[in-house]
Amino acid sequence: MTHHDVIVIGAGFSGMYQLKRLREAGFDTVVIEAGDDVGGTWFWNRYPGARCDIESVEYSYSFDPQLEQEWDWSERYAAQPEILDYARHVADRYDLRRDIEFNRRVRSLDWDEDATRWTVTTDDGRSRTATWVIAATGCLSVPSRPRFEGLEDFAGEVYWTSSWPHEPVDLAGKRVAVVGTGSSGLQTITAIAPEVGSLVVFQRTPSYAVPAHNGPNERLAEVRPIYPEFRAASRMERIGFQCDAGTDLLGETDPEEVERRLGLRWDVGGLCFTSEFADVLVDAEANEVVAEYVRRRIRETVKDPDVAEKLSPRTYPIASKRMCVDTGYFEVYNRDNVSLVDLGEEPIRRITARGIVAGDTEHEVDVIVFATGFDAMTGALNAMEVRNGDLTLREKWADGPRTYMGLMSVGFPNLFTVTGPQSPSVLSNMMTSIEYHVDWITAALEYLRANGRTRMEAEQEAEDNWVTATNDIADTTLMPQAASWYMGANIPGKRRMFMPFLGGVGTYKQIGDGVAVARYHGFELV
Ligand code: FAD
Ligand code: N01
Repeated sequence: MTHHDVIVIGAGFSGMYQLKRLREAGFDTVVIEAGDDVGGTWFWNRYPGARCDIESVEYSYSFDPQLEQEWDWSERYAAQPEILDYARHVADRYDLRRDIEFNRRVRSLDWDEDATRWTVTTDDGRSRTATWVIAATGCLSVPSRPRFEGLEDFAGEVYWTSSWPHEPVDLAGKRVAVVGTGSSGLQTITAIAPEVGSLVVFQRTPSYAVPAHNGPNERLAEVRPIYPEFRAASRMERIGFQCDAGTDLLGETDPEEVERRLGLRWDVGGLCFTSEFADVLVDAEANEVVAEYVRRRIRETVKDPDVAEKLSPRTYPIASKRMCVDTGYFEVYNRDNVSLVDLGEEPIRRITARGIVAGDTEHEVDVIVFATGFDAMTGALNAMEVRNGDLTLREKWADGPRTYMGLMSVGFPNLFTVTGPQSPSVLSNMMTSIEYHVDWITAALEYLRANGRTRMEAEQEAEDNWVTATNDIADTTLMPQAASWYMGANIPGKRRMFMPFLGGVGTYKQIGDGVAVARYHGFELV
C-alpha cells in the first residue's frame, strides 16, 4: 500500500495552501479531491450571480506578496468565474496539480494505532496510508437536499445552486421557480430575474440583506502598496477583515445619531453594516433597532406593501443568521415578471409534473432552482466513515461536534481539520482563518518531526474546556436564537449547537499562538 507523510482531503483554498506549505516543508503530501479541478466552493457553486460577500482585497490569499501584487481584482466583490480563475492561477503558479488526485472522493479513514497511521480509502476502492490526515473538506461543501414529495415527477429542468452545471444553462424566457432565499437564492434571483420569462420565489424565511454597492475595485490601488500591514491588521480583527468596528453602545446613543451612523454604513455597504455599535449581537433592543432600519429600507424599495412585509425578517435577530450582501435584490420584486410565495402562509405541498403546489395553488414552471443550503461545518467530515476501532467520529459527534480549537477531536489522533467546528471559520473572512489554520498545522508538524514525535492527539480536558467555552461565548449573544445553519437547525434531526467559535479571529489567533509556544498545550505529543 502506498504510504505518504500527509494526505490532505480537498483542493479548495484550504487544501491548496496546505499542499504548498507542506511541500515546502519537505513532507511527502498528496491531496485527494472529489471535483475535477481546484477551487472547492468556487468550483461547485457556479450559479448565476455567485460572488463573494467579503471584499476581494480581503478575500484572497496573503501568503505571497508577489501573488498579491500580480493579481488584479476587477470588482470590489469578485464574481465566481474570477475567483475560480484565481484559484486556477494559484494552482498553476505553484504547480500544485501534480500532487492532487482529482475525481476521487474519500469514503473512509481508519486509524491503525500500532502502525500510527491512517488508512484512507477512496470511492474507487483504492486504499493508501498516511501518518497525518488533514481534512480540508470545507464548511459548506455538502449540499442540503431536502426531500420534496413528487420531485421525481417534475417534467422540467431541476438545478441546485450548490452543484450548478459546468455547461451554460439557458433560462431565457423560461418560467422559473427558485426555492430558498439565503445568500445563494438572493444572488440567483437577482441575476436571473431580467432574463427569465417569469420567476416565482418560494420563501420560507426572509433574509436581512445589505447593499454591496459593487463596482470597479478602486480600493485595490490603495491597499496594494500596504498589503503586509493591511493583512496583519485583518488577522487581529474579530471577523478577520476590517470593519472599523464601533465601540459605542447603540442603547446609549441618541436615536438621531444612530440613524445617521447606520445611514453612513448603509451607504458604504457590505457586512460591516452591523459593526457600527458594539451591542448589536448581545442586546435584543439594540438589535431590533438595526433590524427595523433594514425593514424600513425594504419598505422604501419594494412598491407593494404586502410583498415588502413578506420580505421583512421578523422572527430572528439581525446577524444571527449569515446576512446577505445584495445587488438590487429587493428591487427585483417591483418587476412584473416576479412573484413571491410566502411558505409560512402557503407551504409547499408537493411537486407535480408541471410545477410546485404551495397552499392551494399549482405554480406551473419549466425550471426549478433549489437554493436550499448546506449541511454546514460537520457535513463533509461526517460524510466520511472516520473510525478508530469501535469509535466513529459520526457517533462521537451525534450530540454536536466536540473539538479542541476546531483542530482536533479526542479519539482521532493525527487528524486535523482546517476551519473545523469550534474555530472562527464561517464567522470570519474564511481566507484569514484558512491561512491561520494551515500555518498552525504546518508548524505543528514541523515541530513534531524535529522532536521525533509521530502522534498528536487533543487531551480530554482541553477539549471539554474548549467546547464549554465555545458554547458559553455563544450563549452570551443573540446568535443561538436563530434556527440557522450555524446551529445545525437547517438539517432535520441534526443536534442544535452553535458550531463556530464566536470569540473572534484575533483572540483565537492569540490563543492558538500561545498553545503552540507552550509546546502544544492541551495536545498529547507522543
Ligand atoms: P471548500 O472550498 O468547500 O473545498 C473543500 C473541497 O473538499 C471541495 O472541493 C470538495 O469537493 C472536497 N471534498 C470534501 N469532502 C471530500 C471527500 N470526502 N473526498 C474528496 N474531496 C472532498 N467565505 C468567505 O469568507 N467569504 C465569502 O465571500 C464567501 N462566499 C461564499 C459563497 C458561496 C456560494 C459559498 C457556498 C461559500 C462562501 N464562503 C465565503 C465560504 C467558502 O466556503 C470559503 O470561503 C472557502 O472557499 C472554503 O474553502 P475550503 O477549501 O476550506 O473548502
Ligand atoms: O444557504 P442558506 P445558502 N423548503 O442555508 C431555504 C455562504 N454563501 O446556500 O431559512 C423551503 O443560507 C431556507 O429557508 P430557512 C454564506 O455563508 C455566501 O443560501 O431554513 N425552503 C433558506 O432560505 C451562506 O450563509 C454567498 O427557513 C427551504 C435557503 O433555503 C451560506 O453559504 C453566497 C427548505 C437556504 O439558505 C449558505 O447560503 C452563497 C425547504 N425544505 C452562499 N430548506 C455570498 O454572497 C431550506 N430552505 C458570498
